[in-house]
Amino acid sequence: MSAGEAITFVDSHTEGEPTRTVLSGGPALAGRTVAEMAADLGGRHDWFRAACVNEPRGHDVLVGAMLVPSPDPDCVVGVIFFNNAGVLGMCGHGTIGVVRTLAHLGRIERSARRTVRLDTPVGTVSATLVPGDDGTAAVEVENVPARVAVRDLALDLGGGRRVTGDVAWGGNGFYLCADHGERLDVGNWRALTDLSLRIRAALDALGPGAAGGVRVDHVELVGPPHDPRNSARNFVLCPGGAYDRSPCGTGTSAKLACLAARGALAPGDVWRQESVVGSVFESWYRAAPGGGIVPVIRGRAWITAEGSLVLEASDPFRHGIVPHASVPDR
Ligand code: PYC
Repeated sequence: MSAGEAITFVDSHTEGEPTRTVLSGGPALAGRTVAEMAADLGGRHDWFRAACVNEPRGHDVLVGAMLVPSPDPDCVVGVIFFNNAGVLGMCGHGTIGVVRTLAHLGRIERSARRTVRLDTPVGTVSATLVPGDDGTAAVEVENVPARVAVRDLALDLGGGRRVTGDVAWGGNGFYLCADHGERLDVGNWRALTDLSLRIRAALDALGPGAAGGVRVDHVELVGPPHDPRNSARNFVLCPGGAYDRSPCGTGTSAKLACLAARGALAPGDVWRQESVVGSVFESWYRAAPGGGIVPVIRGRAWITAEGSLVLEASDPFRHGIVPHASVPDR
């Protein structure tokens, strides 16, 4: 795409993790449902995903959120999330960023508590904008149901190193590990990233059967909080090799499912999940009718930029650079 409609966007960050909400200028996607449109974006139009989030117009940490029409009249909009590695099923921090962006654009009333429904490739989520007295706005996202697929899955990482963790699904697939032996400090991100990549490689080697059929593309290292007001801290490695600056909405959903399955957190009790940069999501759950849980994640987002992307026809990098060929594609 070089000429044609401008690719307009609003950037935000949710507790430190950036979201680029793409408002217009995307390709016409085939499909009736948002899941079908997401498959078309990730298939025929993958260049558009890469142009929006990869360098030089984006960066590895950025998550894109393309707004599309929803066939469900109860939903204000459909959303397709994507990152440097491909299309995502759901994204908790991204949903908070999109709702904050819709309020910024006046598409959702900002002054009152207001609940909207969003159509995602993995199902409908509802989100409530909660205006604060100081001008901030929190968003509470009721996610799709989360569940534990495998408990206490041991992995041999080689070199005598073994870890144990649970496989859970919270809109994306996670391996959650507590016995990693690493410091969950942002200054230790290289070691945390290397370990998470080794965990992912070990899971891949076992095959999908070992993970209970869940496609695990996120690794969540968990540990005690640094701030005693919080319940736990995490480091989440995303599919494209970047780590989540927020506590990860789908990762917190997966964590709640694990806690619920072990009887370690009662329905309605608040779990304060701290990220590796110290930001926090509050969360809680209720039992899901079909098994598992319905998680709710609450976090804040701020607008950081508005603009349009330009893809000049002569620019060899108009469809993005993939700088980390060493990180296996997911
Ligand atoms: O908040 O769910 C999330 C998320 C997934 C990947 C990055 N953030």
